[in-house]
Amino acid sequence: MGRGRSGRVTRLAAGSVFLMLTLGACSTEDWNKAFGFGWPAGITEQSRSVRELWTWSAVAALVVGALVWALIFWACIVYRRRNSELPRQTKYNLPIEAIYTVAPFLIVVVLFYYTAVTQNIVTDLKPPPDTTVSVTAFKWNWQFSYPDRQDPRTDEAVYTVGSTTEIPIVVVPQGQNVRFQVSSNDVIHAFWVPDTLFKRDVFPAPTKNQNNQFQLKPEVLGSYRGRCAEFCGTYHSQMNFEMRVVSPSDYQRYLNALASFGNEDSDRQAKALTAIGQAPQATTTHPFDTERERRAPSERPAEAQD
Ligand SMILES: [Cu+2]
Repeated sequence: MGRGRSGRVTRLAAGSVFLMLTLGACSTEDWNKAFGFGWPAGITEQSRSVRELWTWSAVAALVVGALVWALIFWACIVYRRRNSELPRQTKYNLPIEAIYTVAPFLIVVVLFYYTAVTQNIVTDLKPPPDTTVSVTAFKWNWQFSYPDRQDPRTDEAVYTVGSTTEIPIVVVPQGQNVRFQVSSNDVIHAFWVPDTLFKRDVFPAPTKNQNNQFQLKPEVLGSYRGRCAEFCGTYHSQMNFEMRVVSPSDYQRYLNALASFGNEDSDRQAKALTAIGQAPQATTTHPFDTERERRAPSERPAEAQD
């Protein structure tokens, strides 16, 4: 009996060492992924708070999980069946019942508190914006207008808008507070760049809606796919756009280029992007090919043709 137990302990120890060695072989990237617990790395200052909330929530869940596993294994081992005698039956243990009622409540309170704190950080409008972008959503397209710069011909703000063959691209400066003002011309849409870990519904009549503004501080240069995240009709799935994070000086050059080409120039988005050394067309998404002119396949089975 004693020898059998020590054999089990030896096997358990050998297994643990094997696990430690295999897990220890993970690269730094794997460790970062493990610490993020599957959460994608965001590209804005605000997204870091969301990631931290997720990481600590996962840590809390793991602590609770470890406690539950330990209790399960403890009960299995200590109270395993030794003979046919029925063990002592206990019920109505008040202290334990009080603990497992109060403890989950406290966990919910703490999670709620940190969720509210994180939400306040993400939706904070207090830092003065360095620039503003006006986003207008409509079926099924986006218009990005930059009130900081006027088209000298018309004195209206420079803007770009997508077309059937061109994805609309919103250009924002890295490391600056960008204030977004969103509004819709028809139904409810939603502005969503997944890499910012942020999504905001876009309503018609934004003056009645206090939440039509938010701020993002992009930190990582690059191109990021944007989507409409509120089902808005037939071509909702094609209502993509792209966000380009460029240096602050390139951002100013982009606005200057837009102003020099003017809002009447239908190629201004591609030409202004080329002027600052950026790819003229979207690189993360493309206009959806509906292939509606294509004929129905003739090789379909006979019964399906009726
Ligand atoms: Cu939409």
